[in-house]
Amino acid sequence: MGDKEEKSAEGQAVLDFLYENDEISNTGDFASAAGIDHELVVNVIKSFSARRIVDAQDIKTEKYVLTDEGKPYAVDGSPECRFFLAVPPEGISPDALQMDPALYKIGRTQAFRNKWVGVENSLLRRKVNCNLNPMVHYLILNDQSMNGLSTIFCLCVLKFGLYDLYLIKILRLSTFCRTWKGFSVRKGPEYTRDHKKGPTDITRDHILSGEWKNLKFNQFNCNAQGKYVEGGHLHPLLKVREQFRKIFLEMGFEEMPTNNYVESSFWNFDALFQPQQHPARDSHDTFFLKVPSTTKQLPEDYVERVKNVHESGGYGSKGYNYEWKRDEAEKNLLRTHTTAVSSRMLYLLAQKPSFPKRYFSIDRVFRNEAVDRTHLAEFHQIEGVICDHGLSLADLIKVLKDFFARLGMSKLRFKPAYNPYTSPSMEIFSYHEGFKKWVEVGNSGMFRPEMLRPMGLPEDITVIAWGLSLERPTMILYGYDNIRDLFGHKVNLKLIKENQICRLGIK
Ligand code: FB9
Repeated sequence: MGDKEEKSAEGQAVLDFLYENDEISNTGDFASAAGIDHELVVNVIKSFSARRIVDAQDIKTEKYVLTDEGKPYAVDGSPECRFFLAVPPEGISPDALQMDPALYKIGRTQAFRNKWVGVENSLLRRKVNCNLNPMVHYLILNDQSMNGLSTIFCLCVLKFGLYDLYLIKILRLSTFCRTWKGFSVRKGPEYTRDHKKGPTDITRDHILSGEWKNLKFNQFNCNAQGKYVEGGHLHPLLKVREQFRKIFLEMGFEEMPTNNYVESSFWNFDALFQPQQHPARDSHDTFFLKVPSTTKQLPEDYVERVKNVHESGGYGSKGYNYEWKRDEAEKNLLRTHTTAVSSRMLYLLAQKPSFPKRYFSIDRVFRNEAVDRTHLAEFHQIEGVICDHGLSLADLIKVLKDFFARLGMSKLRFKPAYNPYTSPSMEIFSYHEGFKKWVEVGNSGMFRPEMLRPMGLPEDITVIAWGLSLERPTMILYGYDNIRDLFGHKVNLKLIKENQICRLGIK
């Protein structure tokens, strides 16, 4: 009695039922009536309809069921309901109130927020006259059909004049919608009462015995889903990164080597004329390395010039007038921006001048920042740098318009901003048709002479640059509203695997 046989048991049950009746109106009821697991019935219906033995129509119903959080609510009411009920009509002093301590805090906060309870001369008093009892709450919560919500809502307003949208929220909190899928089934053109799983392959015996003549072979089910072949999947971030790379390459930029997450404070900060007491340089914002804690090799002559410009200026600048410390500059860190790579490349360019030069970088940067919906301790920075004779702010605005236009962002606004290493600096805003608002899409500026001249770049050489993140555009393109769903250990791999290609710049 192999597996093949068992499977046909539920198959036979379906065929027998259809032999007696026109249709199986709902496979769920059929399965529970026949005492068969609905999953098995669904599988046999799928294979029967593939061989046109039956015609099956999808049935889908949604049912709201209580979440684990909702279950206790349905029994004893929500924390705020219990807090409300624990306050007798004549009022009670807070420390005399009897209530499950685990629910006290949330119950108290919610009941106060709903203005159900208040304090009058240090007594907790009810602020609404209603004799709500758990039963009512139970009734409300047990109205499984969500579409009864509105009536519940009206009911409460009428009956208790209490609830506003709050009720909907609590029901949304404590229930979730379970979707049930089944079929209604009728006989198909190939229906027969005694289904015999036809042989799928012709065998040597069939041919030798001539039996093949009266055998009914199964149709090849050409719509059968092939076996899912697991393959590699590009993470959405990498797909969007490719699109940005393509745009930069089309604009004649060359990619900077960014394969060093560990950088020295010198190239990450000092070379960018960022003073050593700048807040971004303390461990609250920057990940400093324990081992190796300091860098050994720095270009001595250049370091001397950086020291001087920080301490006493030059090149038209009065500097920061503080005592610049070598050991501060030698501290190793996880780079906080790919602008650290730009400083290295511009220094190398100063050693072997050839202009104009257009560089870009797209890689990880690390900032010891509070993690929230749009910020993680690391993100991918995108940076564009153009180094040439006599570039002006107008050139920066022109290239920004060209760059963002290729991203589908044609309406740009610029807001003066401040960066220690650029002056003037501008924040870039783009009008997002979907959000119907101006979105900050990056930052930009002209690298300061205090950064460029000590490198050895001639006076008339100016450098315009801009930066943005890779995560923000990817979140917007793929509709992620929380960066933790896109990047990091909480990522839902299924989403990553099934994500479609989102084209930048496509309206
Ligand atoms: O990416 C950002 N916003 C953005 C970009 C594109 C986008 O596309 C959508 C498809 C339509 C949407 C949004 N921002 C920069 C702006 C904000 O998100 C900002 O709050 C967060 N910023 C990050 C830094 O956060 C601490 C984004 C990141 C950023 C900011 C500045 C730079 C780089 C990355 C820079 C620079 C710079 C300046 C001058 C010279 C050289 C580099």
